[in-house]
Amino acid sequence: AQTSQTNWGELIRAAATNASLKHIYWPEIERVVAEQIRSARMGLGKGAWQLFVEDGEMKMYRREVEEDGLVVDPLKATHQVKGITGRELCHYFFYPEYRYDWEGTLETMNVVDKIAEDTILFHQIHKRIWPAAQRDATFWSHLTHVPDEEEKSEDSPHIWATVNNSVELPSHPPNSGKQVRIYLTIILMGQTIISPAAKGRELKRDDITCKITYCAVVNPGGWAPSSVLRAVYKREYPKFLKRFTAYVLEKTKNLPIKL
Ligand code: 6CM
Repeated sequence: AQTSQTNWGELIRAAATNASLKHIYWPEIERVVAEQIRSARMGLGKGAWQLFVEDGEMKMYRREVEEDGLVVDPLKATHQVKGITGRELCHYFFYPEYRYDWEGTLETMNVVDKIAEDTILFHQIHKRIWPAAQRDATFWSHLTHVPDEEEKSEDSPHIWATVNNSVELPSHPPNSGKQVRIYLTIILMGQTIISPAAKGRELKRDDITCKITYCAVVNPGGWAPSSVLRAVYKREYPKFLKRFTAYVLEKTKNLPIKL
């Protein structure tokens, strides 16, 4: 079974493209992705997580944390969606061509550099939320998969994850225009569960369930009233996870299952 001893770095390296492995960002990508997978898999543990949204299978928890007077509440959400795989989930989250379809907070998205098929650098401008200044973000995004050792059989599907993490890009210095730079670390992870009833016959979408974990820490980077920010998160995170998973269901419903 996977334990805290699991060498996530090794598993992430094994899945990465050569172009990603050769990039100067790789050591940081490997470290952050490993850390994010480890903590996403840990469950809620003993931390002071408070449930703030429950809607069917979707549960969202937050810890109230402030740094220098700014709300940076870590968010942890779990969800279960029948009919999609972890790989499909992370595919639509990672690739830029779909982003405007599901990302409701977005004003503009630019691909600054496609480092590799599995690593992309983004600059995004988000919609302004009154009364605060508009925000932007620069981050790398990495798509990976690791074996699911909880599942016994060798050919059980991998766990897929996309991790987004802020990075300074000389081409886009922070706080130089009208936007305030936000700093984010986000993981979306999907584990595919196959119903035992499907054994020995062709797999149908009814036979698969995706167990989703989404964790986010966003530092607003500058003045934003705490109560407004918490109210925005309470509205926007559930809206995002519902809308995004409905989108993946719709996009994949007539496609062959990608495990
Ligand atoms: O993870 C999500 N989206 C990814 C792709 O776009 C990416 C983006 C993260 C940025 C999320 C922060 C947007 C909120 C900006 C508001 C800042 C505060 C303004 C002050 C208000 C008083 O990882 C889905 C993100 C879902 C967002 C809730």
